[in-house]
Amino acid sequence: APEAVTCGEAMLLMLAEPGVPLERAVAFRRSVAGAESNVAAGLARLGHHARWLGRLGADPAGEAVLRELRADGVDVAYVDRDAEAPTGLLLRDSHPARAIDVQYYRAGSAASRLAPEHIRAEALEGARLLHISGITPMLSPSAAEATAKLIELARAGGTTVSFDPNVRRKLAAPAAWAATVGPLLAEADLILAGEDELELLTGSDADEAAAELLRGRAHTVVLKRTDHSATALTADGGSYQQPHFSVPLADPVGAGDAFAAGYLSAWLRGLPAQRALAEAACVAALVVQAATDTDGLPSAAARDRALAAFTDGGD
Ligand code: KDG
Repeated sequence: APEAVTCGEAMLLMLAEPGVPLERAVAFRRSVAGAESNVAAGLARLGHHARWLGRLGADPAGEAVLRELRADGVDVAYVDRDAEAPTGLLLRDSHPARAIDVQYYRAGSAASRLAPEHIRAEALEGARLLHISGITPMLSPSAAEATAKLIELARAGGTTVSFDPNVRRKLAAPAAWAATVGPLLAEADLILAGEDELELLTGSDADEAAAELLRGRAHTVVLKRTDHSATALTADGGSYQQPHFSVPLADPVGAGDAFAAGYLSAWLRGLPAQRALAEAACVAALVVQAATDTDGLPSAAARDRALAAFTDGGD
């Protein structure tokens, strides 16, 4: 059985040559984008059995996405193919010092047609962790129903639910995010969220929102601060801080997914929150030094070496 299951939209990524604005870029590198498949790839590279669920078109782009996820060691046994709708596409550029231009071609994609009937109970059987994000319920009403079904199945199977809101303003206006994704916070056991995201979704100060969630179902809320440090707050009153490791930035996209994979790997291994935060920051620092969402994802050995170097050598 998989240790962790994620579900969401994976897209073919066409990444412009480093530093060149999207409108001027001529050479593009093909890779895979998708917050939840990125987390699955991160966990798989760290040595975990990670399964990604989702729908791809029955097209060459879908084939390319599958090949890449497989190459990363992601379990794609339950991926669904849609013969009538295409795999989503994401065009973007990357630059360490200015905003990244992103263009989505995902309206009407195979993933947006995800529905509860595509979620099979056996895909979650035996999993310790279900990781979901706010992007999936924002794709369509049927994808939101599929997300609700996943949460129900996780509950029934005793699977911990981790949740990253992943607010993407290109997908919908803030009010729509608050209405659709806000209520999901209360369904999660472990939340990894930007403080700005938590504020947008709840309308309260992030620390207050976290305290409220910890009075409910959540046992841990990890707040990613706007200064790139992180705080883990736990239901037993714990509060742990982690600064970010400063590294030369190549492509910041994927940092949040890498952080989640790093944190969740430590959680799966039974490590305490302070150590999980350090591993999360370390995996994120490795990913932002390389192109694409996933190139910099480390093996467990590479993470341990990097973490030792970050903590011995000072920051
Ligand atoms: O987390 C990185 C993602 O933003 C990227 O891979 C694409 O999933 C994606 C999205 O919806 O923006």
